[in-house]
Amino acid sequence: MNRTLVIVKPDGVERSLVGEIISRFEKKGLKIVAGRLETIPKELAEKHYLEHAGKSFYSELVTFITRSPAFVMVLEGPDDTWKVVRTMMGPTNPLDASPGTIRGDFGLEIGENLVHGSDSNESAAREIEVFFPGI
Ligand code: DAT
Ligand code: MG
Repeated sequence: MNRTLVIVKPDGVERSLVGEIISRFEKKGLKIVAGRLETIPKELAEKHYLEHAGKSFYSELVTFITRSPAFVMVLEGPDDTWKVVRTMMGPTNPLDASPGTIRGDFGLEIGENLVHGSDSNESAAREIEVFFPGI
């Protein structure tokens, strides 16, 4: 089986969309193998978003992801589960996301796009180790 990291970001928790979002992944057939509601510590957020360090939106991104609790989870499914999850999320900017995707159905702002999903098997392995070391 193959695993990926998914985060319902603070905006999704604040808007009480955790159940809606998890439900979509469960109905698709993916299994939750780990999950935790937490206000992500700044050090973990910085590790998680290492690839974006130095970009114009980086400090805003870290402030956003740490502002209130997020629901962090590991989902398990077939090969390239990360891809299944990202298709269901829709593109980064919710304004580009089609109805039927999470960002397309619930988002309007790139900085508040509800959900994170790893973008490759390598990212998934790295990000799972950041949040659930040794799992
Ligand atoms: P994704 O979350 O779709 O993998 P990403 O990894 O490129 O997108 O960026 C991480 C997050 O950073 C993204 O979910 C929202 C924010 N972000 C990306 N590009 C941005 C931009 N141009 N302006 C503001 N925020 C941005
Ligand atoms: Mg990304």
